Amino acid sequence: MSSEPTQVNEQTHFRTCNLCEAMCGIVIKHDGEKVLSIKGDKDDPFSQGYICPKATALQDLHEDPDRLRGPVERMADGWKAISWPDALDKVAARIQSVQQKHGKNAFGVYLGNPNVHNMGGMLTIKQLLTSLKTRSRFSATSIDQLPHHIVSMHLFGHMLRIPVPDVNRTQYMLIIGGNPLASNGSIMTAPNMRQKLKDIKARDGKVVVIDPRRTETADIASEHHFIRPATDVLLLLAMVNEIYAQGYAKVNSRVAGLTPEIDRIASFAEGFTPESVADITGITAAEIKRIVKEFCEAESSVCYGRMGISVQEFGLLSQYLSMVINIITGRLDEVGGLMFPNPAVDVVNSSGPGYLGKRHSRVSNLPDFNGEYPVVAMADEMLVEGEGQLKGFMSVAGNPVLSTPNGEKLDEALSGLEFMVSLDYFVTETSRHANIILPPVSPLERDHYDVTFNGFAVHNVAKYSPALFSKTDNEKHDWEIYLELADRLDKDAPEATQKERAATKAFGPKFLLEQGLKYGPYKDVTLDVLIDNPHGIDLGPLHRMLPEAIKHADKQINLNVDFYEADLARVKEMMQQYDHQEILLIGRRHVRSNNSWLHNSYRLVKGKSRCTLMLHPETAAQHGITDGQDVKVTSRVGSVVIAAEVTDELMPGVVSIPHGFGHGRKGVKQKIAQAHAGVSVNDLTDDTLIDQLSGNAAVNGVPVQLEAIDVSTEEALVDNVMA
Ligand SMILES: Nc1nc2c(c(=O)[nH]1)N[C@H]1C(S)=C(S)[C@@H](COP(=O)(O)OP(=O)(O)OC[C@H]3O[C@@H](n4cnc5c(=O)[nH]c(N)nc54)[C@H](O)[C@@H]3O)O[C@H]1N2
Ligand SMILES: Nc1nc2c(c(=O)[nH]1)N[C@H]1C(S)=C(S)[C@@H](COP(=O)(O)OP(=O)(O)OC[C@H]3O[C@@H](n4cnc5c(=O)[nH]c(N)nc54)[C@H](O)[C@@H]3O)O[C@H]1N2
Ligand code: SF4
Ligand SMILES: [Mo]
Repeated sequence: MSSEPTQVNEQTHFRTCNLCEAMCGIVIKHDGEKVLSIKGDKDDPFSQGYICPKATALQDLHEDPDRLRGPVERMADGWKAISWPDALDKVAARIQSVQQKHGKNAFGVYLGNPNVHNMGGMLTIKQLLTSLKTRSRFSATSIDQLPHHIVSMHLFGHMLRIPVPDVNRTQYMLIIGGNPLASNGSIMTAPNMRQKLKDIKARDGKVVVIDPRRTETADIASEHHFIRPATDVLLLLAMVNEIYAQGYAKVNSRVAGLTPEIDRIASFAEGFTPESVADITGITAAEIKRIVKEFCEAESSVCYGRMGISVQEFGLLSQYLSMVINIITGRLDEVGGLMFPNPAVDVVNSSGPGYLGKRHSRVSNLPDFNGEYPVVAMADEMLVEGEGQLKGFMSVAGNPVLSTPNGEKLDEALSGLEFMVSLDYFVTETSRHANIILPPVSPLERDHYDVTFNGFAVHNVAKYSPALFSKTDNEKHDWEIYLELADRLDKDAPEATQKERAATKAFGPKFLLEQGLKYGPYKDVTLDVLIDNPHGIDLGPLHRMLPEAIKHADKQINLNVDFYEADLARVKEMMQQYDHQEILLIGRRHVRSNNSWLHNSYRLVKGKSRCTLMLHPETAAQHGITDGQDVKVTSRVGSVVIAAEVTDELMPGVVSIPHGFGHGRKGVKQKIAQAHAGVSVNDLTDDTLIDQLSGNAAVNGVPVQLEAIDVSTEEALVDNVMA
């Protein structure tokens, strides 16, 4: 039987990929509701055609048969579809019932990372949070960028006033614990970092990477130095010490006048000489001195630290010192240094400055930040009985069973709750514990403007993307779910709140975006202008922003020296007790991963397994481990069995496992991810190992033991099972 060739009616849509922080422009060719291709948009002034392999996952996610298209309820015999009105009524009633029985704070909420990449979500989440009336709030922030927020709150008066490296113009970039070639950059929105770093070298500049692993970024850098995990604080202190010792300290005159405590920094790192830290860090005194000299003598330079220095035992002090180094070498607010973005929608003006330690978590007594307790406190709050124990829980765009330390413990804690609801696309390791899952629309069905990441962009731009596909009647946006729950939970809200909710519902979050643009710094950037410029508009390179950028009333940079100096006692204690023999576990990202949630895209997981234990040949030999062999890795909290990948990419004494795997848990419904299950590194990371100053989790530098699994034992085990 012959059939007529079907006519393809190709249409073109431009948008911003919202999967990571890089904000790449993409061109989507489609025929009606069918995606034909996703490519980089050469006319996007910011990304100029660059994309990474994940962009195509937007199609996979949209078409994924495992993605929930409507609410589901967990019954004795499995998940059953339920209508939106029934689901929302039930969720609201069950939340209220938990709160009536056990108190408002007995219901907890966790916000995951994708919420920040979602325009409607970002602009309306406060409505949901207010209506929940609970102080038991948590988010992925405390296993991520929390130190950045605290440093910016202290110094510049607002948690979101975070300066970023001026990568496009710097002559020397020191990258400590960041791997932008895999992550595509973080707290530094900068598409195509490979090109940007190559450009630095091409203009006779230098890129220096400090990392326990010779990463993809280290591979293209001018030089790379291994460092023992979680000892960066010593390197940074020695750098501060050396900057003064070599007479390089020169705060630029504009900034000097704004920093009353600057003179105290001269003695901050007293005693932390390069010689005194060389042994523990693994970087020689001569190398530290040379790095300082070259950093200070470069025409411009910037010190940038990311996950590797944030999510470890000295996260906050390390980020502080990184900032201090930029200040005392005159690199803050200067071209090629650390500069403040000037986004068209400036969330700094519409949100509170943040606060640390107003309250403390009930069980572990850890400080809250901006109304959120650290994620490491979450499981205990559910498991430990007493007044205020969590009995109900909402997870919004998060998968904390795989993404937070001691995931097994949280897994168990979630299974004991009276009621749980998840807002998620999938039945995941976390949402499988929910009684009801409320799934939002796919990214291609929503408008997008990067409310968050324009604030961290290395060049000022603005771009609005309308939805490509319209949602079906049985789908809801995240913001619609938030508002409809808020309506049900908080019927007596003040009139102003009710009005804002009604207006947002009537006009969509686009209306809030329009307001944000109106009060932003560019009077001629309106929503209409953005609609007329589908590739985005260029608002120019970063420019000097001090003193206007400072949000403290006195317009001064508050170095808060006493607060940070007090943490040096902990550093000295670490030095005294340092165990050089300990095997330390660190994390790893791959360009085709996205935390725990893109493993259901076949294009992204195919090929060799990426969930391996990387370790150096010497470390492998010491433990009798050969390449490919299964290894039992054990920490204080648990153990996993994982195949070894022996490579000299890792520093001896350090092992690395990527996070986001562990899809083998019973009840997960993501077929491709399950077939590439891997193990969860967060079954090893420890909820008691934290940065005590900030409450941030410490997933880098976790002590572990290694045990090669004897092939014959393994075969015997298999034989036993088969028999
Ligand atoms: N050991 C270790 N652990 C880590 C890290 C590490 O480096 N090492 N990194 C940490 C970091 S930086 C982060 S940010 C966290 C991430 O931690 P989480 O945010 O808890 O986890 P994700 O894996 O991002 O899971 C996001 C979930 O949201 C769903 N989702 C995606 N988009 C949307 C949406 O638009 N709406 C809704 N409602 N749901 C959506 C996905 O299906 C997925 O289940 O992990 C942290 N955990
Ligand atoms: N492809 C991909 N991209 C992503 C994500 C993803 O999962 N996959 N996640 C996104 C998210 S949520 C975030 S927050 C960003 C994170 O962005 P990055 O911080 O750039 O990402 P990582 O790859 O975690 O880089 C951390 C680096 O620190 C090193 N490291 C570990 N411990 C230490 C230490 O003690 N000292 C030093 N100096 N280095 C150390 C690790 O080896 C690693 O190279 O990436 C985002 N982009
Ligand atoms: S780098 Fe990030 S924003 Fe760019 S295409 Fe990849 S996932 Fe999307
Ligand atoms: Mo993150």
